[in-house]
Amino acid sequence: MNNIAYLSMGSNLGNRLEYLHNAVRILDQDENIEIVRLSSIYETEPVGFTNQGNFLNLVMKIKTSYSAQELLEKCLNTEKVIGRKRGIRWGPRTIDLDILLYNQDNIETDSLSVPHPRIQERAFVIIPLLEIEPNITIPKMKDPLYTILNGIPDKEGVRLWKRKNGEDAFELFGN
Ligand code: GSY
Repeated sequence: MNNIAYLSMGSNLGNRLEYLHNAVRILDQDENIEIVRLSSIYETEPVGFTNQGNFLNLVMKIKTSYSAQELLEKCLNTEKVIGRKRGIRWGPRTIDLDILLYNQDNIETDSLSVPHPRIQERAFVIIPLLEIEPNITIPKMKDPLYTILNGIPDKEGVRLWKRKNGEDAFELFGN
């Protein structure tokens, strides 16, 4: 598995923890994906469409033999299996899976933009990403991620919900 990717996950409907857990489990069971690291879980105030419930968010680092396009399809399929219903564009969702980075690649296709184009606006992505990869660099981004984070007003809305202490990806979810 030669490729390193970072994924972001969020849920703000129903049993949010269970949706995150199910998504992590589905990815973990895929022979083309190895979960390397998982962030803590953060409770985050909604960004964009603000009249909706708080999210639980986390970020994960994976190794994968999938191409970026195949990984996108895996993410979309995982959302579908978990039962995501697509309603209003920025509205509530059982699960959302985004590819943040795929190696240091810049990818622009009809279905995929990598690095994710809204990383810089989203403290709910940057904070867990820096937790698991403090020295991460984002292609084409001039400023360090810490500097970008300092300029984001919504960072106060990102609070640690369940701390990750060990290496076991599933410790966050219990048995
Ligand atoms: O694109 C992710 C879905 N999403 C989120 C999210 O995951 N967390 C927070 N805090 N706000 C969000 N707005 C959208 S859309």
